[in-house]
Amino acid sequence: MASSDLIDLRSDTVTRPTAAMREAMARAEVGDDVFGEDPTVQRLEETVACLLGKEAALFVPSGTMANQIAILVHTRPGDEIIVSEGAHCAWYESGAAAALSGVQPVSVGSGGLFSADDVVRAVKPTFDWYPRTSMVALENTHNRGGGRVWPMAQLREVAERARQLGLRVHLDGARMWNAAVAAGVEAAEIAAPFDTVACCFSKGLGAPAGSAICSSRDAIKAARRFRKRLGGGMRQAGILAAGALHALERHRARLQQDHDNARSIASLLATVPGVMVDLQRVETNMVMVDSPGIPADTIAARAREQGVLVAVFGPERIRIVTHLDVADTAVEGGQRLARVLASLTGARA
Ligand code: TLP
Repeated sequence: MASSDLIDLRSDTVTRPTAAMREAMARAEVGDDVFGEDPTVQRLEETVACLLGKEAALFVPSGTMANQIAILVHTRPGDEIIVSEGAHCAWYESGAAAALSGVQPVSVGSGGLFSADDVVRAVKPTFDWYPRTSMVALENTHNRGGGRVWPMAQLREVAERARQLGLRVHLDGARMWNAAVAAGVEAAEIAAPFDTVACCFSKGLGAPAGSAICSSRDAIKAARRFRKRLGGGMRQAGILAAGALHALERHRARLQQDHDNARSIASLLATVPGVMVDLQRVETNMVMVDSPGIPADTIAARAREQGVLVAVFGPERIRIVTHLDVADTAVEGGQRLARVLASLTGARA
């Protein structure tokens, strides 16, 4: 099967820039951003800082770098950071928190969310034999939680309690645009309780690369230095920033369509006997599918034969993500997957 015929539901990171986005990128005015001379990067940083209600923003190559810069800014080696169960910054960033910042993550809660009391219980007393607990990181939407959205009241309560305890609060908002659409709030409302916010342009928004870290002017000054140290200082990055600006302006409102597609697929898969989909957890553009007794690798391989790509997220769990490039084909992908699952569960019975 030609790769262009595949319905790729592995991640919303696989999107390719649209013709209009490529045009905006080709037209971008650029300069050397390490000298602070790229006008398009500056425009993007001002735009995203304003959208999130923060003083300043820094354009970085990836969500991983945005998270890790936040950890570098808020911690000292030997510290402990409180994260959610399955947090991206602890699971999928190659051990960077330990390797680069020298901190140890401790996870609390379940399914990606946690409570203010969980934070209180996890903070270590200030005796010299304990690590110093210095920050809390929330993830909204939560990836391993299946694209779950933090209820606003809970998010505010956790951030407020953490702050009272003297901790810094970071949001991994790689998909906060999805969270805002799902919760029916402005992105700035989600960002408000946090010291630093990481957001991505390269997920559901469909830009080819790039993320931002948003915070106070002082924190962004420190972040800029860490970006350079990590090798993330880019030169004529305005080409990428133009794609991100285009995505912010044109692709935010359409995220609802991805959420609707995910819900349709989830409802369909939930009807396949022997397969488990928690419909209440399908809040944005992801669907987690559990298949007791059937290896996820087998499902992924069979689905590929039928022209559908899915991600393996556990021994018996696959993840499906809807996005811009499958806006019209995602549900067809879900139907093919339902047939694959039905044949595998049937074969087992
Ligand atoms: N997530 C990727 C994989 O790394 C798992 C995906 O396909 O979902 N925070 C969150 C919540 C993320 O989901 C991701 C990417 C990142 C940060 C990192 O972003 P990048 O890939 O730009 O470093």
